[in-house]
Amino acid sequence: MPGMHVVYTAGHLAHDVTHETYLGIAVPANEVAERAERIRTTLEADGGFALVAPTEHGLDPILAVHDAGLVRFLESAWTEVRRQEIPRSFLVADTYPVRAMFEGMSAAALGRLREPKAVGGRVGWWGLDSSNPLVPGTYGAALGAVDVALTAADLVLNGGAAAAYGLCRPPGHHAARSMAGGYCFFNNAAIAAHSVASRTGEPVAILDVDVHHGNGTQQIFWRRGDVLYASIHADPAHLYPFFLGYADEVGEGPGKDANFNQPLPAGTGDTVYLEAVDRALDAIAGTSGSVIVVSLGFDTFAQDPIGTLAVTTAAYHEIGRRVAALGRRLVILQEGGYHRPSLGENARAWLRGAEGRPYDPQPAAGFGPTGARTP
Ligand code: SP5
Ligand code: ZN
Repeated sequence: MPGMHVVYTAGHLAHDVTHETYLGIAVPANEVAERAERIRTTLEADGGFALVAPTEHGLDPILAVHDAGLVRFLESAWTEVRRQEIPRSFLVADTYPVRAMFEGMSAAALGRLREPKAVGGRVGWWGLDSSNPLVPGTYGAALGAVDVALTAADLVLNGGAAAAYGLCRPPGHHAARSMAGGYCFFNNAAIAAHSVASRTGEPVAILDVDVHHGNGTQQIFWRRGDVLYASIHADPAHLYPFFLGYADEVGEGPGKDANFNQPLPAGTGDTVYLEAVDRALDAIAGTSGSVIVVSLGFDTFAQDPIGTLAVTTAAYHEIGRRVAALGRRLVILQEGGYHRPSLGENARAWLRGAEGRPYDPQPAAGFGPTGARTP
């Protein structure tokens, strides 16, 4: 019996990131190709998943969600870096249009702000943060990640699947309509959710369980009542993206009360985390759609190097089980998760839970089933 489809492309390898900047210094990157490779090989070894390649969907579904200027910037940035002979192997911004620069200016004056010409200015114009390295293969890989997400949506909408998993890399949920950031370039989940909403005519729910608030997804659907965004994340007062993700952000206009943030304190473990999952699922159960898009991050894991929560592998299986128990179709898309030894096992546990298969703990490389380091 064929199991859940795993949509994967080796195209992600072109986003060959080695370093990011941390407080102005180059440090080893967190969002690396090894992440997706570990997940893929562990799911292959399970034997119960069916790997499939994405199909090309072109730019239209991206332009339905993102500003054309962001697409143009990502497409052309590296050509400009080369033309200007900037002596760097990755591009990050050093100057940003932060809001205080424009304090007191009218809406009309703000409307006249423009994208600069030099790539060093453009990367700040279109970017949120300096920990988001852009390399020569980033644009192609980001297009591939969108195709992965849309192919997972196709399997659910046209292929009769109850659930499909898109192994997206780079991730997407920090990318807003006109902004890249947080290791994200195009918002894979938002593009998939918009596509599902357009094609079905139904409301869509997005459940975001990455440890970081999905500021991009929230921004894209802020004024939309037909897309519920429910996110569980570490309190932004203490963790990236810092400026959004608070509980009082509920959406506006037709989107009022279609945005549900649950910030959690550092150190939160399985019991309290699962209570937040139940509240998010209750909110989703109150909407009328038949599809949930899951932004799935494993940076909630206790050993994650940049996360601050303490969720375990066994809980991932239980979360997958509870999400599937709503009885809706699932488009499950990979976001973050940076503890490389555990990534494959955590994905395997979550997806087996969502399929109603039992959890059969396997020691992750170098780690026992509890996540404790083995000698
Ligand atoms: C998709 C996703 O999970 N994006 C996360 C973006 C996080 N960006 C900030 C990373 C800063 C890492 N700094 C390392 C400090 C270690 N003490
Ligand atoms: Zn994250």
